[in-house]
Amino acid sequence: MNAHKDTARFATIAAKVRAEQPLDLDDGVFLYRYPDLLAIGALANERREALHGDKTFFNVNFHINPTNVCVADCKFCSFARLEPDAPAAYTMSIDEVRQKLVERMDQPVTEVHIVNGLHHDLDFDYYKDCLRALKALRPDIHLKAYTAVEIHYFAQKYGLSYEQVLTELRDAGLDSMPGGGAEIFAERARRKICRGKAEAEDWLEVHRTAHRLGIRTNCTMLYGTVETLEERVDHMLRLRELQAETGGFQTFIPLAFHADNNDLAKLPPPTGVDNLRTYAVARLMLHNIAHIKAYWIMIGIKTAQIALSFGVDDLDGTVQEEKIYHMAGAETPQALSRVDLVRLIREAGRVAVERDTLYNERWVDDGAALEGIRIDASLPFSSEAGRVSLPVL
Ligand code: V47
Repeated sequence: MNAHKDTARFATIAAKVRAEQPLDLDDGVFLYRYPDLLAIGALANERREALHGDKTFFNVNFHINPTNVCVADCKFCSFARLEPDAPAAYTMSIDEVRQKLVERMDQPVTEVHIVNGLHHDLDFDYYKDCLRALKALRPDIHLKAYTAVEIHYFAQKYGLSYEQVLTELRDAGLDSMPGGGAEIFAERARRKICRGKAEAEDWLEVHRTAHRLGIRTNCTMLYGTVETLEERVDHMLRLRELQAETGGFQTFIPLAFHADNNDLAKLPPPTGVDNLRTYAVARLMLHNIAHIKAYWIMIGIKTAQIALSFGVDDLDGTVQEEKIYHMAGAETPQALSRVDLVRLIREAGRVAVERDTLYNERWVDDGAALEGIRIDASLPFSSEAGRVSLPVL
C-alpha cells in the first residue's frame, strides 16, 4: 500500500464530495479500505452538517410483529418460525394487534412500525384488518407497515399486481413502508442468505411502485454476513439509482448483523469500526437520500451516539417491543423514552428534533433543563399554538 498515493486519492474523493459530484463504486470501496477512519468520518460529518446542521431527528414509535410464521428460511433470521405449530411460533388475532395500541393510548406515539413473517395461509383481509383496527382507534397515527418482501409475497399469493396490493393496503390505512427485506442485493450473497425470497429487482420494483403511488418508503442494507465490500457499495448504488428516478426514499438504515439463534451464528458480529465506517460511507455514497438513520437497537446506544458525528442525523426511535433483533441477541434495552433520547443527542453536541414519520418537525430542543421532565415515554404532549413541547413537571 502506498500511503502517499492513498492520501492523494482520498483528497480527490473529498473534492468530489465537496463539489457535490456522485461517488462511484471504486470510490466507495476505497473509502471502506482507507485506514483513516476519522478522516472518513469528518468528511461524512461535513455532508451531514451541510444537510441538517446539528439537527438530530427521532420519533416516538413502537413495533408490532403480528406473526412470526414465515415460509422464507433466511439464514440470518432468528425471529421467524417455519411452521405455525413450531415452538415460539405465534399469530396474533386482530384484537391482540388492536390491544397493542389500546395499551398505549395515553402515550405520545406517532407511528406504528408493522412487520410480519410470510405466513402460509392468512387471508389478505388479515393484513388490511390489522391496519383498519389501528386506524379506527387512532385515525391520526401513522402506519409504517409491511416490507417490500411482504408486498411481493401478497402479490404472488393473492394473484394481484404490486399496484393493486399497495392500493388496497393504502385504502385500509397504510401510510408508508419500512425499508426491511432488502438485505444485500448482490445475487451471489442473496443466494447464500435468503434464497427463494423476493429478488433484488422485485424489492426495487415494489418500492418504485410505492413511490409512483405517492407512498414514501425507507431503505436498508443488512451487512456483516457473507457480502463483500464491493457488494455493499453496489447495494448503495442501486438504491441511489432508484432514488434518482423517484425521489421516494426518506432514509437509509444500515442494519448490522446479529448472530445469536440463527444459522449464521458462527460469524463474528460487525466491529465498532465497521459500523461507523458503514454509516460514513453511506452518507457519502447516498448524496440523494436525505437521512441516514442509526438503529440504536442493533449497534448499541453508545455507538449510535458516536455515529451522530459519522454522517448519521436520525435515531430510531423510542421503538418499544422490538423482537427481530432481541431474538437475535441484541443486548440493548427494548425501549428508550423521549427524554433518554434527547439527553443522548444533547450529550453528542447535537440538537434533538422530534419528527413524525414524514420528517415534519414536531418539537425542537431549546436546551431547557431536562431536570423535572419525567423520564417516561408515556407522558402526554402539551401543545401550544400548534407546537408541541415536552411538559415540565
Ligand atoms: O429485513 C433480520 C434485518 C430487517 C437480523 O424502515 C437482521 O424505519 C441483523 O428493516 N441481524 C427488518 N439484522 C428491520 C428493518 C427496519 C428496522 C428499523 C427501522 C426500519 C425503517 C426498518 O432486519 C430485515 C433484515 O434485514 N434482520 N434478522 C439479524 N439477525
